[in-house]
Amino acid sequence: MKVVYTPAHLQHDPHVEIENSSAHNPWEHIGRAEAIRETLAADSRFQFSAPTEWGTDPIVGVHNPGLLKFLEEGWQLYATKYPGVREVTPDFFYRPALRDKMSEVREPQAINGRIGYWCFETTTPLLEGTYAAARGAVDTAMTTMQMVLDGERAAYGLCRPPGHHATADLYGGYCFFNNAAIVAHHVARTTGTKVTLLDVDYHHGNGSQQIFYDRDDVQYVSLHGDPARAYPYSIGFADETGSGRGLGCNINYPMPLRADDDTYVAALADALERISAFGPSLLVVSLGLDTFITDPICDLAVTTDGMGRCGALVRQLGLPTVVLQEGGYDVAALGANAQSWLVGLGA
Ligand code: OKP
Ligand code: ZN
Repeated sequence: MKVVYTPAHLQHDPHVEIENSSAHNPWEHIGRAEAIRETLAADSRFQFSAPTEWGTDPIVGVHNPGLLKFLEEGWQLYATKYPGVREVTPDFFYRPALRDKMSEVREPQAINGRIGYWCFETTTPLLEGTYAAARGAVDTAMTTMQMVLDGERAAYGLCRPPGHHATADLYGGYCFFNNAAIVAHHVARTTGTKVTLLDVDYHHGNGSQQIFYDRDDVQYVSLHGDPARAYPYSIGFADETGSGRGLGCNINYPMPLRADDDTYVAALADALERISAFGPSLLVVSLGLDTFITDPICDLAVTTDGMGRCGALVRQLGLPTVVLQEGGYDVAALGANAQSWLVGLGA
């Protein structure tokens, strides 16, 4: 199987994550992608290549150009105002209710206001190299997509930073640009065919759901920790089924605490039936490996063997498949879990 990887991700090297009211070592760090790279590079079933450059057009296909502009210039503006800063996190969040009963919300001018306008939470620091890394992840996703459009049955993009929490207008949840949504949108728009985005990360892909919620050309299907207990808390419930033309094209499977291989595979089998019924020409997979039994920040109980069963089930769909890396935080197990899932898919 072809694998797309770029060292550009090394430029996004956070040292601090502000989570659960504590500042600690980040869960999302460069070692994650490096662990996966090392395992796959040692396995002759995988062939690596570097991404080509796609520019910003695919990004503004799904994202507000203002978000792109902010991510490009925000760190530098902040560092000019606060010299010596390494990692930038909002101290103010622009919530629309602040201007309830008043005129429409507009982007603030001051840098502290701007960052709180484009970012929705505190665990996603913006560094000097973040923009270059996030652009590299988009290029990785688009290059993986092109391999599949050119005839590969499946290909894997080792994207970092991940993408599925980024909405059209907002970054957060370790995500800056929504790599998978950018690919799904690009394929749907340029081929005029239907696309499914299957999200198996532990966390609900609130950004992907938001981007496609009112559309009938991209189906979004997600299995994730029940938002009643799991991040992002406010979205990902089973009764969120889409709006307007998109009604019925958004399908959520909130999973119970400690769901094991059999429970998970049964839900995935149900999801795959819904995908077949939709009739997409291509599948994009948001591959999170944080459903793993010993993931340090999640609470499902899928094993390495279960990951392989999931890949094998997805293979049975018989669709051209673009697999893009999202989360996964048990670094010692990431390589084996990615390998198991991708070998199941038919590496
Ligand atoms: C990104 B991906 C819990 C805070 C959660 C952010 C998690 C982002 C996960 N107290 N922190 O979907 O793996
Ligand atoms: Zn996740």
